[in-house]
Amino acid sequence: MNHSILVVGSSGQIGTELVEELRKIYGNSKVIASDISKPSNSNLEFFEELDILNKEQLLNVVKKHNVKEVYLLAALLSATAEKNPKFAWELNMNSLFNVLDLAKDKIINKVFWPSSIAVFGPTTPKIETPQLTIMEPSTVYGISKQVGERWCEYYFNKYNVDVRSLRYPGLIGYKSSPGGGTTDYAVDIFHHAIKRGAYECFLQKNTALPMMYMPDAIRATIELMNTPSENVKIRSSYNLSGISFTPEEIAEEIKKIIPSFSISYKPDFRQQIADSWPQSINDSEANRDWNWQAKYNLKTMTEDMIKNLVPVLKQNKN
Ligand code: NAD
Ligand code: AKB
Repeated sequence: MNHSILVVGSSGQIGTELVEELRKIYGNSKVIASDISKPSNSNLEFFEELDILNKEQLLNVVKKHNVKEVYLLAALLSATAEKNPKFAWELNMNSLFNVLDLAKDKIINKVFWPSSIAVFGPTTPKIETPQLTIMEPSTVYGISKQVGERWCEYYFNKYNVDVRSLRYPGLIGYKSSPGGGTTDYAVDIFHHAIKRGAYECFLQKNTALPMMYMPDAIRATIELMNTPSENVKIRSSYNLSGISFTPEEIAEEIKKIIPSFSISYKPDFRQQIADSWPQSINDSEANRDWNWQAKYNLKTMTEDMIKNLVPVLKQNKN
């Protein structure tokens, strides 16, 4: 490969794991990590400090490394965005325009941009939510993702920009921490179960949400990006489904491994966001177009999370 790949927002929950996986495939020097601030403890080789809102900085990094593919991960997530709606709008939208415009001008030739289940709203059918359905998101984050999807499709249709996107569900992994979403409880619960044996959940016990284990999400991202362009029929964003569960159900699964674990519930403002989202997703278009299939279920994810998180937390303590 002569060119390189740029990951924007590489220090975040997804970026940390995506960079690692892309580097296994393409080599360290071909995958440039970038974030608004330097990561504290990781390797600074092939890292660029970059504010995605600064077009000039972005262009310099792209030229310097002969970047042809960009994975744009910088954003404010649902809970953080509600606290600063105007800034969330600015970051989530302008970052997308800055990257799409590079592709429109043929400086780069491929873009990955993540959407979310947050594009759906209270009027969307909640069970097995289809690809095409009512979308009236009630959060600023959801509105930014829905509009972002429209712009992706527009740039594809008007300017032939090869942009690809997934509507990620809530993501769960042990290698990185989540950055301010409503589904973050499903990561926090593991940390608290292992460290303290107890967790106070900010959602009610029966709140079912679509979730996915990070290895499945990373695989889906790379599989979609490697699919021949003519097979990528959806240029807004693909529904993507992994596992659906409630806080009570995941707590029960954790108890099978840590029997003394206990959970209590103290819903906060994130409950209203969760209540506006689907409970499960139908992703048959992703299966049809690029053979997508998730591998992990609640049991296998919980076992793998605990097996891998225990040594990580032990190491962080020392
Ligand atoms: P995150 O908050 O963990 O990471 C985002 C990263 O972007 C952070 O490291 C942050 O420092 C960086 N960033 C913020 N402003 C920046 C700027 N101006 N310039 C450069 N970098 C900047 O988020 P994540 O969970 O890794 O999510 C990545 C993307 O995936 C987002 O678009 C998010 O909406 C989407 N998504 C995530 C989930 C999930 O569960 N994690 C689910 C659905 C969609
Ligand atoms: C959030 O909760 O904001 C994210 C998402 C589902 O987009 N995890």
